[in-house]
Amino acid sequence: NEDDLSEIVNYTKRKNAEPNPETFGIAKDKNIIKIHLESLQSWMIGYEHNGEEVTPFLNELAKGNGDFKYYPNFYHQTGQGKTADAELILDNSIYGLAEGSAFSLKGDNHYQALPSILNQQRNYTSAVFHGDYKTFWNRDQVYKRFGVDRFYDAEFYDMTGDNIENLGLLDKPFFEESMSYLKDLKEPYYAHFLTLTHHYPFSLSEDEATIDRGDTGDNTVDGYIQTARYMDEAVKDFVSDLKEEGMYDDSVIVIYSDHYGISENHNRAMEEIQGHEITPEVNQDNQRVPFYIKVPGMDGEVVEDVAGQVDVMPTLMHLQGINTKEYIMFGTDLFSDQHKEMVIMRNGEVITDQYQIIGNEVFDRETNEKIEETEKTKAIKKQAEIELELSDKLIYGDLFRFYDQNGFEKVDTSQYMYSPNEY
Ligand code: GP9
Ligand code: MN
Repeated sequence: NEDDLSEIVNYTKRKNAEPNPETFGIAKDKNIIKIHLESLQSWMIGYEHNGEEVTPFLNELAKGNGDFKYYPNFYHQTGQGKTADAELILDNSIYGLAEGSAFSLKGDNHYQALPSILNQQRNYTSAVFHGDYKTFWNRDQVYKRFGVDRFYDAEFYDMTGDNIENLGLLDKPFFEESMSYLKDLKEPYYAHFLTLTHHYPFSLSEDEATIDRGDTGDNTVDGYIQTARYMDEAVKDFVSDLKEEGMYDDSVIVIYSDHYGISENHNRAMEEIQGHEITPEVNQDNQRVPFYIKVPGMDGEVVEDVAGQVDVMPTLMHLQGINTKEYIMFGTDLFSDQHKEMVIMRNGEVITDQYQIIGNEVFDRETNEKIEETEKTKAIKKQAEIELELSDKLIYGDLFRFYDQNGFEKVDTSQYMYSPNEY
């Protein structure tokens, strides 16, 4: 087991990307606001339904001419743990499990997660906001392991009457009610907002809908249009509230989505909507999810680099001026010259700037043309297998337990209490 740990540390050290001196530490001690867009796939950005943009706010941000950088070739890397996998990956830069969710199965593990690192290194307060009950995905247990100081779950919100849709609180009242809690947090803070309305089966009442449903006849795909619009409006309102409250300009703001919302079971309707056949390589393209980041002092732009969810944590750490070499992370800083344009999906598929690797087949990423496997593509596939295996060993062996070369202090879970009487 200790051998496994040194193998993992050697691997992640070798992969680590040196910080870019121009961005290293540029956002030290700035508030970080992270917005989780439930189930939004990148093909929706710019998509029009009956000549109308579905997500006009997110489309505008994606142009790169404002404050946000937008990554059109950013992929989710989640597996069966869905939302929980996305949370795990973004805050730990490790992979979820091949089967089941690490949140549910490995909630007792030790982690070296971003909330605790920011607290130890920079004295941040961390908080998660979500309009569902705290036991969902075992969050109340795992967040303690991550060092999340405050968890504003459904108990903190008005969960009555028209406020509820599908799994929980509608996104608009969710963001509105969250604002007073956010203002309460000690600065600098790392605040994470998880939306919920744009979630399978994508139901929405007539009163809340501001665009027509799709007309493919597939309930999931048709509803997806309406709930995506609703979420877009909710995020737009929240961002303007942040501006009004003076909480926007000086904050790092990350907006990302967790995973696909429309599975391969809906390929017929997807073919109708996208106007082409959903082959495996097109399906892989559809695993792109929106990723945006605004950093005070950095300009907006559209960044075409291939990137994935594991890359977010090292990026945020380097923005803080925290060296990452001694941390076990599988991703690389998006702003580093050494950022690795290689995304490993949980099912072993790989995307690089040049290739899409699916099983033993290789495709050109830009054209989706099938190309020959080469020694190079075989080596990429092999590296992906090794990386997933190392991440699995790390989680199954609970190996963070033994790792303190970076000075990380073990999280004392007894310090964290998630209930409205606590704060
Ligand atoms: C539930 C929400 C949905 O709290 O986060 O999770 P998902 O079903 O997408 O994993
Ligand atoms: Mn989700």
